[in-house]
Amino acid sequence: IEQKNISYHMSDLNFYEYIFKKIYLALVKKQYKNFYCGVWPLPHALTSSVEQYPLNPQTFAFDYGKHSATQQGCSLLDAAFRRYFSLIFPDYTAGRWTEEFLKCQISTDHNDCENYPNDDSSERYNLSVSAGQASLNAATVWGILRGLETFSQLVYQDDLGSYFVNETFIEDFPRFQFRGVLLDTSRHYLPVHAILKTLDAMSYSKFNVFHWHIVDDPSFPYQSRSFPELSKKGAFHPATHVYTQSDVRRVISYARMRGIRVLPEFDSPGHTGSWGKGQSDLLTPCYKGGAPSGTFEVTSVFPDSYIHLGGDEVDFSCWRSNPHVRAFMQKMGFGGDFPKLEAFYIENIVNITSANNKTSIVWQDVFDYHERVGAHQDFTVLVEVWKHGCYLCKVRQVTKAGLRVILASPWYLDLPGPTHNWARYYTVWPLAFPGSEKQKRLVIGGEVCMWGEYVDATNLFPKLWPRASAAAERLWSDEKQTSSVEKAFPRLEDFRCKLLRRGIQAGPLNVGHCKHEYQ
Ligand code: CP6
Repeated sequence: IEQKNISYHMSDLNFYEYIFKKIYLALVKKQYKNFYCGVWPLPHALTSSVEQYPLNPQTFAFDYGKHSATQQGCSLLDAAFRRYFSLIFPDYTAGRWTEEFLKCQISTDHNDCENYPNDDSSERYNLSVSAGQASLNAATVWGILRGLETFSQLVYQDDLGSYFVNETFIEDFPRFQFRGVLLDTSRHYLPVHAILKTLDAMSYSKFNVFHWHIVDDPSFPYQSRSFPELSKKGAFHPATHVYTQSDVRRVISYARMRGIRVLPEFDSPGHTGSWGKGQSDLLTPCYKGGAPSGTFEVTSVFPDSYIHLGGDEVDFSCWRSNPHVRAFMQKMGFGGDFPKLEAFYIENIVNITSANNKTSIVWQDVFDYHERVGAHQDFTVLVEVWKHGCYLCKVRQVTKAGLRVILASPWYLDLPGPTHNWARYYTVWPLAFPGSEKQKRLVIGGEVCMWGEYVDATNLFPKLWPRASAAAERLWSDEKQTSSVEKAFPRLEDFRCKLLRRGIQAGPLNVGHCKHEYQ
């Protein structure tokens, strides 16, 4: 009472009521075996008490605060309220409802309802749940989306099916700005609904970038407006195994509604096998190799300010075998130095990308051969570190050169291994390299990769979840508070059950059961 700065007169009946309620709740708490306020990923500051508030689905509502910059009619939030209502109350019919009820009032500083999330979007939010009222405040709608997810995870049901939420105060924000999931839709085609479901699951773990490795050697499922032949000849099937312009728009819009950016990757000059089928003279005969142009269309179809240009695993033997390529190299003064030729190619497509006001991301190979060539001085790209071995050595090296880094090496979830290896993805320390504060700030985040050689819609979900969630907590939460695998385990188990309840086929972590098994 002192802490809460409430003064009562001894004669005041309310005082006794208040004390009795406190004692009662303290005693009753022990009987609630289901009581659990686990949130995944862990918020930066969370305090909660044993005080429980019942929630009544018949009266529960989200509404906009009087001073909120966004108001009713913000379709992004109105849709989020509908989604989260169903997530919070999965079985509307069960339980007995009390007369007491709680509402959730949200408020934003900006009206950014129509925007796309981007690299400087704030995802910070404050959430307080106290008597009669929950309040969720954020600068942006993106913060509100993260806060709604947290709020939905705070609500639990007792054995009779009634809903409760405990008194809770949360201040939360992401540790890293870039938290991605890569899906590869070239090795196997993934139906649009599998992509959308992945976006749902991503929002449950607060991921904010969908890296769409949309084309590669085996197939070219992207149906291009400018070059329709590419998918007509290059997709596994020209009608059923393609992403039409409307599919792409749907994915981008679905992602936006969940605060997720769509980062397209058109990987070249390696990994372009499928490009040659629909576009003659694009790939050099093998001799073989590549000399394509930047595809301008991509910048208008995908609104994100980043484009992934690939640049990995280029096999020089084809270029070496081709007399025209060698003649070109002589003319350019490259001699027999193939990294110079590749650096030249990448610089060209990076220049085309920046002329379209977009930022290029490349795989670390590009940094490596640029460094060898000594051409990285005024080269502004983001570097994605993916190779195994001492990846933090590479992070150190790239940040030393003043370039921003996305870390993928420790999070290759497609590689075979036992499903309970989530701890391997959890115990990753992205900033544990010797370097300046400035270097550390250049590490903008990380990404889990689900390469598609052995993955399609049949095994995607149990392979991704909840193992990707382990990486998600590493990228969102404070490292000191989340360094223990033992402490994280029961919370991740609980979160995995929440994923099952929400229809995501998340794989089991170990022996055990969920109250609601996958239907
Ligand atoms: N496809 C593309 C791949 C890989 C890369 N690029 C890859 C390489 C090695 C492993 C996993 C994936 N399948 N286009 C490398 C970035 Cl172990």
